[in-house]
Amino acid sequence: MTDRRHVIALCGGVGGAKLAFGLTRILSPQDLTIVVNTGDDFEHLGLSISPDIDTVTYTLSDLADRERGWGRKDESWNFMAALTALGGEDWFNLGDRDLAMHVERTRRLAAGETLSRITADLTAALGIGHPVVPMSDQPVRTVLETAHGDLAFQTYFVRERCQPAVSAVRYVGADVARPAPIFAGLLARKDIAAVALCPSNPYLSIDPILAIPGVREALKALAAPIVAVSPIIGDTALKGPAAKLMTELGARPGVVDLVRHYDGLLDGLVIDHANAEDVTALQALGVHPLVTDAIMRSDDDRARLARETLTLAHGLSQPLPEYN
Ligand code: FO1
Repeated sequence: MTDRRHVIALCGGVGGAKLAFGLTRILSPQDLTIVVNTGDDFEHLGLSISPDIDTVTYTLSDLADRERGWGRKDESWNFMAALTALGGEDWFNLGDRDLAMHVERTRRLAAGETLSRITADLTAALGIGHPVVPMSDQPVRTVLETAHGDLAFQTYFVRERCQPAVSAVRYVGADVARPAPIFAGLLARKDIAAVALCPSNPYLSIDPILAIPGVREALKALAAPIVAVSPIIGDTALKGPAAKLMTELGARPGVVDLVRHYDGLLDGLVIDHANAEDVTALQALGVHPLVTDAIMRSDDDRARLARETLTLAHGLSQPLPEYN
């Protein structure tokens, strides 16, 4: 039998990056690939900005601002202050150090390099050993249909502070996008031990990845368990609009409708003690729950939750790579 070793983590920004960090603490770079949502990417002030890739990059390199969740620690904001003084477009905050990332990515994309190549080099430059892979090298842009019209993701998220009610979410470009080469290679491998959906927003972080043609089917065909860590604690999201979006899109905020949303994709779900009463309902939906403290306050919590996620997967398929 093939030795199943490799774990694929599908990841969005802040919450997802924390679990990705935990996974890097317990799995070697050979045994883990982190595939990151690029539906949040946009072009702003002439720069190509990939917020989720950068959040994962800064989190894994311990450069992230832990309070904000996004951007770099020890940041300064001279560029933004100067931009504001000029009457420039200043609703999206780019720190002075963070700016280097966007300038370098923009230069290399304009020179014809792929986002995969650039991400591999920039993460390596910051000392990250684990592969961080964009979901696709083709542009996919999340668009929210709202009472105020269609809003590009960052306009909705940052400028409008997620206030407009959302009636639908679209992933523009997904229909003609392909999984990035390393991601496509993983989907064809025989040694995938588990797929982990990090605690990221289902509509805004995980669905854009699943919207790439063939990805969902290929994940299901891997014969590896697909386990998610719930971004919903009780009936609220720790951060971001996941619970609000569930309500607006006709679901009941909580872990049961989270599983229903994924529509047969999940084999296991890590949930918080606050959702313990939903265990039976989850089992009835064919999903194996693991109840734990699903809030990551410290690095130890991140590693513990990563270990528990793999333990859940372990019970659903064997063997997994060794982890400590
Ligand atoms: N989020 C905000 O709420 N306000 C900002 O001004 C902001 C700037 C920003 C700059 C670079 C970056 O990588 C992320 C940034 N974010 C900001 C976070 C980003 O909008 C979200 O974290 C994600 O796109 C959702 O996962």
